[in-house]
Amino acid sequence: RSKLSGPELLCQIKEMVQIVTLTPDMEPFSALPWASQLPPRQITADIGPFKTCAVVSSAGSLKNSGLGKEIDAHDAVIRFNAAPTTGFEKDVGSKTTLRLINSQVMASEDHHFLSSSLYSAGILVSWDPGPYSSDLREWFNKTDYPIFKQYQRYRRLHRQQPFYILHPRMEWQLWQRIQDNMVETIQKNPPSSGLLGTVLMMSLCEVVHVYEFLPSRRKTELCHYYQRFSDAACTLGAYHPLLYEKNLVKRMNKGSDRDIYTHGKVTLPGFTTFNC
Ligand code: NCC
Repeated sequence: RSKLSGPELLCQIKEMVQIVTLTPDMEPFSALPWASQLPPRQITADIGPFKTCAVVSSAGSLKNSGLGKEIDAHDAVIRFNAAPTTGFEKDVGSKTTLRLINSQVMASEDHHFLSSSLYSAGILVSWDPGPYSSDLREWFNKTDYPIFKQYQRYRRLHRQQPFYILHPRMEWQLWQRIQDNMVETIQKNPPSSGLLGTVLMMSLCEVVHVYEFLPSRRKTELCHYYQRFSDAACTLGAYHPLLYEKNLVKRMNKGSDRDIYTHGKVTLPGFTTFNC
C-alpha cells in the first residue's frame, strides 16, 4: 500500500470519521427515563464554528513552556481528563472551553468527578471504549467503566452545564484510519483522548493548534505537567496506539518542524476549510 500524503490523510479523516454524540432518540437510550438528560442536538450543531482552537495535551513537556498566553489567545481551548489550569496558567493558560474526559476519570474515586470544581468549567464531553462493532446496545451492557451511571449523577448535580457523550463509533473509525495507514498491526484499543479531542476540534474550528502532542525540545519522561509521576509510556503509549497517532498527526501537520521543536506545536486545518 502506498503512503498517503498529508492532504490525503486529512481527507480520509474528514470523510470517514463522523463526530456523533449520543442524543435522547438513539436506541437503547430512547427507552430509558434518563435519556432526556442527554443533549437533544449534536455537539457540532450546538457549538462553534470557532476560528482558532487550541488542543492542550497533558504532557509533562508543557512544564516551563511559557505557552499560556499563546494558548489563551485562541477562540476555544480543549483540555483533557484531570488536567488543571490553576497554578499552571503560565504554561497552559486558563481558558477551558471544552474538557474531554474518559470514563475512568468519571468513575474513579481519586478524581472526585462529581464534586471537584475542576470539571465545572466549560463544556464536558466524555467517552468510554466501546466494542469494535460500535453497537450501542452491546456497549451499554458492557462499558469499561460505569459511564452512564456517573453521567446521570453528574447531570443531576450540574443541570446547567452542557455535557455530551461521544458515540463509540468515532473511536473505531479513527482507529481504522490509524491502522490503514501503518504497516504494522496496532493494538485494538481506541485512540487516546488527545487524538479524539483533536479530531473533534477539527470539526468545530477553522484552524487547530495542538500543543505538546508531538513533543518539543522539552520532551521529558514526566508524564503530566501537573504531577510528579514519570513514565515514558505516557508519551509513547501503552494501552493507546499513541506512537502511531503521533505519526499520523506529524504527517498532517501544516506547520513547521521548528514550531514542533520550540513550541511542541502542530497546525491542522479545520474540516470546513478544505475540499476533498
Ligand atoms: O494522561 P492523559 O490520557 O489524561 O493525557 C491526555 C492526553 O494528552 C496526551 N499526552 C499525555 C501525556 C503525555 N506525556 N503525552 C501525551 O501526548 C495524550 O494524547 C492523552 O490522551 C487518555 O487518553 O484518556 C489518558 O488518560 C489517562 C488517565 O485515565 C487520566 O489521566 C485520568 O487519570 C490514562 N492513564 C492511565 O490509565 C494510567 C492514559 O493512558 C490516557
